[in-house]
Amino acid sequence: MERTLLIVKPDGVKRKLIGEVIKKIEENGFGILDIRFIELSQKDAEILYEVHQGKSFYNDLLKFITSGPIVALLVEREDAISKMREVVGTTNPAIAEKGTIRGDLGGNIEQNVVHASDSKESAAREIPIFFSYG
Ligand code: FUP
Repeated sequence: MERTLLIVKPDGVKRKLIGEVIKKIEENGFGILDIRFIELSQKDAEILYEVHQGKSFYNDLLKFITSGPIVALLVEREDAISKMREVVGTTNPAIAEKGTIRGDLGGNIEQNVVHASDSKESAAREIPIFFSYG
């Protein structure tokens, strides 16, 4: 079994999509190991989006992810990281496939409902921001 991190971002929480997101991940065979409803600090937001430092959208991204409460979920499944990326859909909801979280729940390229770790390395950096498992 592999673990990954899924976040319902501030837009998803404001739009009351927490339940819809959890339904989709449960339907896709993920087990929920832990869940937290929190506001991300500036420092933790910088760790989460480390790879985007210096990009044109970086400052807006930090402002957005710290703009309100988020829900972080630690989940597990076979091939959890790649499978979760499929369930989430491509970054821009306007072109995300039907049936995916972003394709079905909408939003825009910045406010796209969820974040999911995109690799083993990302999961290893991102999970400890929210959960301490040895
Ligand atoms: P994803 O892994 O699908 O969330 O997408 P990326 O890692 O490419 O981007 C991370 C976040 O940066 C996206 F969720 C939204 C934001 N972003 C923008 O705001 N503008 C862009 O052009 C690309 C990404």
